[in-house]
Amino acid sequence: MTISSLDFGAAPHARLNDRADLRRHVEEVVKRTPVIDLHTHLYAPEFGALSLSGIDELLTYHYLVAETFRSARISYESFWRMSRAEQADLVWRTLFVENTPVSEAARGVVTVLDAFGLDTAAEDLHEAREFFRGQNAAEHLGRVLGLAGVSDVVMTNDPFDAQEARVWEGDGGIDRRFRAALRMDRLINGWESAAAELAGRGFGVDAGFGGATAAEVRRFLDVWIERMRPLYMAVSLPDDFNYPGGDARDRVIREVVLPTAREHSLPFALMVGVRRGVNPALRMAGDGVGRADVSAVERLCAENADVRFLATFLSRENQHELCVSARKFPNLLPFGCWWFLNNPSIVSEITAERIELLGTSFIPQHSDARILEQLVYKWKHSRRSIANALADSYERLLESGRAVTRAEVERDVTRMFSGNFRAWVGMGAEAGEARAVEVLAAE
Ligand code: RAT
Ligand code: ZN
Repeated sequence: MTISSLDFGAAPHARLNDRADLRRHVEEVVKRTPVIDLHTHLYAPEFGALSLSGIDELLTYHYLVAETFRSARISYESFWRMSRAEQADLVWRTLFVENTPVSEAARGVVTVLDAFGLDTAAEDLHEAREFFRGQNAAEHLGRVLGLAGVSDVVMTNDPFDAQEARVWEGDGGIDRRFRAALRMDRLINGWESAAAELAGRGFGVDAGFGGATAAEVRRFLDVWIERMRPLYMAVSLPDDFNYPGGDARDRVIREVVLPTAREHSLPFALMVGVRRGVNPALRMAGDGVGRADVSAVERLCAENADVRFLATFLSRENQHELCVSARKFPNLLPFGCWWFLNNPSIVSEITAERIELLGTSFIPQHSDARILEQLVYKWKHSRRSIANALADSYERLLESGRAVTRAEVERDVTRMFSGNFRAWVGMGAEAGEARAVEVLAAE
């Protein structure tokens, strides 16, 4: 069912004066409105082994691996020596059998199993493995997108990744529901090795920024922009990110990224506040969070009024400041409740704060999904918190003397779930909407 088939009765412009009606309607619209998931780590089917799905992948998600080490008596070495299936068995036994899966990431697996009618309290993974093994990949993908109500999935694409490159350089197309985002971490955060790599590939680049280095890196990016047709460029940044920074990162941003953003009219997404490798023994699960300085992003926005920035901060403590910054800079669009913030209590708080300070001029959430079926739980859980925050704000408006209409609710949710992003990246409505994604979430 698409949003346009929501039953507004005869009166889309009738005012919702009754609180219970109002909440019901908001919940319904939020459940059924297709969303553009602007930041994921999913891949289109054409990327083969990079495209992850199924119970073993779901259970070995790095969020759950970190949680498993808190309860299982196992050394890091022994865990990493296990096969993926053995790791999944251990995670299931530890977090779902011997403990109650009340954490957000654990509950997410329960939501997924339940959505597919599987036993959520099984002793082992037999049934779930059978189920996922038996799925036709193309049908399953369509079903997951439908259940999640996701019209378009934005991937994270690394131009230095050899596995990805083979697909981009091939002549087959890519599933149109999947769009690219050009990830800049290796250039911006690992300049020395990126420069060496580019030099090795024949680009006139040296780590000291001599000669035509900036122009050559831009030439490399131009090639990838042509190939991937990304919707935006993105980088994750540490908690001590500063701008101006007087370091290599500063030069790459100033001399390469910003001119590229201008030339190709590509927004630049900043994801700030990650402390990489706080516990390297946990591998991918070993990153942490730190409070960052939002004024660095303000300076970027002030100096580059003609560039559109997307921004998300990992620390809860930075959220209010980000809202205030966005009030000052129309070229700054806050998005998502990132990673450790993607928990109902925090999504509720951040969404309420953003509505109070920014109205509907922000993007409430992205999934960060790495495994296909995570879309189902991440969007189901987020939609619930977003609906509550929105309903609370309409209720307060009602107390002040204005009742919203059904059509206004639909307009607001569509703006937050896809319109703001479309406008920012210059994406026409042809993609998600015309495909009339089936939003089964509300069935
Ligand atoms: O949320 C995650 O899965 C993290 O590991 C990161 O990938 C983060 O979202 C990022 O994009 O750097
Ligand atoms: Zn991510």
